[in-house]
Amino acid sequence: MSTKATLFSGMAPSADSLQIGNYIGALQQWVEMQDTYNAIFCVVDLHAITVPQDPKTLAASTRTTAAQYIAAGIDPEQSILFVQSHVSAHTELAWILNTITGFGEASRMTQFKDKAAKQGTEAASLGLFAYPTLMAADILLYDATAVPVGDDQRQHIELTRDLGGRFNSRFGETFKLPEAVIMKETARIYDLQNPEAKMSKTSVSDSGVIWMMDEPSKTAKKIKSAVTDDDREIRFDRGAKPGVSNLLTILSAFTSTPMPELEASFAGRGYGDLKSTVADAVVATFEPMRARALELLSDPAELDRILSRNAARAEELAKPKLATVYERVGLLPRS
Ligand code: ATP
Ligand code: LTN
Repeated sequence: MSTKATLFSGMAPSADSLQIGNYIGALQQWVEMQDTYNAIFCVVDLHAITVPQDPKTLAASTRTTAAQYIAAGIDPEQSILFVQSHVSAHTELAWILNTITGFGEASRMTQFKDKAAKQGTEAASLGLFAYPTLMAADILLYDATAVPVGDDQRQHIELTRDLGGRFNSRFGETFKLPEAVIMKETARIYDLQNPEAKMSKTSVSDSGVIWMMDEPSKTAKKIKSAVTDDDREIRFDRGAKPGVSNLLTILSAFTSTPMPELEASFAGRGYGDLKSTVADAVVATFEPMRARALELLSDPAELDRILSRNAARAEELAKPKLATVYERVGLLPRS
């Protein structure tokens, strides 16, 4: 048995590509952490359908997301990389967790409130309401203690700890409690056209989103058209200069350069210069990843075999844990 701690994380295949915020906020850390942990990376397709999905594109988005994990450097032989709906223990544990989750505490989840408000609260589904208990099941099933996510997910990890602790005290010690591994607030990426709003896969405007699967020329063009401001100084100040600060954050993440050093190197230079430097850095990283993802997608049967093998590896870990949970809860074993 390896003595490494377990890491679990995932992203929803809610679009036909990941965007740069997913990379900086999550994927980049995953790749760095996969050697230190027993790492499990999931494409959370059941989370994707908590808002209305297009059945014609979901399977393709699921494959593309998995291909992008691999293209960014996740090794599916070393780490476990699988699709959530392939391992039924996730929804089975989520149901058990639903039964110990308060209506009130679920109602306080800010992601639910935001996503429900987007579609009109009356139209929000029970699935969207239960999103956090499915996420808790993802993590608790594997006794994952490290969960690298962007800071918008902090509240869900707290809930996961509460539910794991509650289950342990009611039914006996069963789950390890996870910690969020969160990048600094400065690592949050904003929409290029509206730098007050978080960039996301389901953003309304395409021109404000840098997709990892965009053609390099398109990426460069979007960065060069990013909204900045009227003065000319290049410094990090989210309040006064959200557009410039966003570009600096991206550059800092792609070149591993601390912010003060970046600011100093841009003293006396113009916004055009900053934008070209950012565009070059992003394209240099994303172009080979895009090529690798396209190559993987050109052989979907092989990609599906990788995902199937990895689902079996995940299931082997998840099944005994679910059996313990069923027994502790008092369900009659099937003989
Ligand atoms: P959706 O629009 O479907 O909610 P999203 O692009 O906002 O998608 P998620 O799938 O919710 O992203 O998140 C996947 C991971 O990427 C999470 O760890 C999240 O914190 C991180 N993330 C998403 N957007 C950003 C962003 N703009 N900046 C930093 N991290 C981000
Ligand atoms: N809600 C997460 C995606 C997610 C996840 C998880 C992340 C689903 N299950 C388990 C970490 C661990 C998000 O990033 N939006």
